[in-house]
Amino acid sequence: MPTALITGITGQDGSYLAELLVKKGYRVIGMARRSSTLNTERIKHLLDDITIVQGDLQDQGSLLALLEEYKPSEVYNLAAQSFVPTSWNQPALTGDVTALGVTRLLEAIRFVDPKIRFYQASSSEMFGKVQEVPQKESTPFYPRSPYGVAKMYGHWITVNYRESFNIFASSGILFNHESPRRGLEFVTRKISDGVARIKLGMAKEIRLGNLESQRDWGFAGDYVEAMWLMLQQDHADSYVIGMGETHAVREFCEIAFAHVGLDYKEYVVQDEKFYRPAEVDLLISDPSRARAVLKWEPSVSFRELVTMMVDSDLARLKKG
Ligand code: NDP
Ligand code: GDR
Repeated sequence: MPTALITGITGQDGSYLAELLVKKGYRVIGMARRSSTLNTERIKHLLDDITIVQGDLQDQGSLLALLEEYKPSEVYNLAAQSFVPTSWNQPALTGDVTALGVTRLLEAIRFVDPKIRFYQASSSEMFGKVQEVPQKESTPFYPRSPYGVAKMYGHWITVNYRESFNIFASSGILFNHESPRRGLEFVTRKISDGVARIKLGMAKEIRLGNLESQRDWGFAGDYVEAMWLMLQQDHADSYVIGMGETHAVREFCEIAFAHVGLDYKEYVVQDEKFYRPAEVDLLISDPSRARAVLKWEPSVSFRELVTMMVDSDLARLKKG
């Protein structure tokens, strides 16, 4: 039975990846940081099948100890300060966790067992002010937030440990991926939750920022499959993962509201508060390399994703 360590197990992707690896017969060790309240909402259905251990990307010793104790053959680094607006308010923390945290984990691998296969959760935010359309593995980066800058460091240190120490270190440059388990502050979930609340008479409006920015949105459940596939190859590498299409925030609103028979124009209010100091206007992937080499194919379309999220929030709020 192979053992995998997942950092960021309590996050959206951690929960889907844990499900996938348990189904594949792995012993899954999930690293969670200490908190004063339970934070296992997304993985409560998995708690009998996985082991949760305490550790923190800011603490080198905790990472070394976990690798020594559990001897994983694969490590998936999904932990990060992942919310872009917070990265302007807490840039140093974002750098320490999202950038230097990657080095700490790679150092732990180098000292404990350099044969461990490593996955780094890199991001399309690295493309930022895009230098090429669509974006592929060779597209130059131009990050537009402290988060994007930190992810760029994480990406290059992963490539560097691959080249310096021959560690099997792969970087998945993933475009936005969403689900009913997405955090409520991200725009897709903010909209699906808001639509459900308005439909049920619990809210009157949704306040949003820039409606014109365009993203390449896919389903998180599909994207964790790509992470696993990257670690099953003969060689470590970097891959762009996305749907190869782009949609504006406005279009997400339009479909989500129309799904419950409403017109978004009557409920969406634009609020300066949600604009960013520097915006990423347009992201669209060229995932042809991942499709050819990894044989990765997404199963959920953009429209299916939007309606899945709205239906899920409606069901949750009706129950609650
Ligand atoms: P989430 O924000 O849902 O999850 C982030 C996870 O990181 C949480 O489990 C969080 O723990 C944990 N974490 C934060 N700080 C630390 C720390 N110091 N030590 C240990 N754990 C920590 O993110 P997603 O699941 O959406 O994303 C997973 C990864 O993929 C992230 O690295 C993100 O930046 C990256 N990414 C995401 C994309 C997306 O569209 N979702 C696209 C491209 C990249 P806690 O629950 O305690 O806060
Ligand atoms: P992003 O996701 O920044 O792309 O990062 P987010 O959903 O936060 O924003 C997407 C776009 O929507 C616009 N927007 C708003 N965003 C939020 N959060 N709230 C609003 O009210 C709002 N109104 C408009 C934003 O300006 C932006 O253009 C996500 C994260 O998961 C990162 O960790 C990951 O690396 C990238 O996706 C790929």
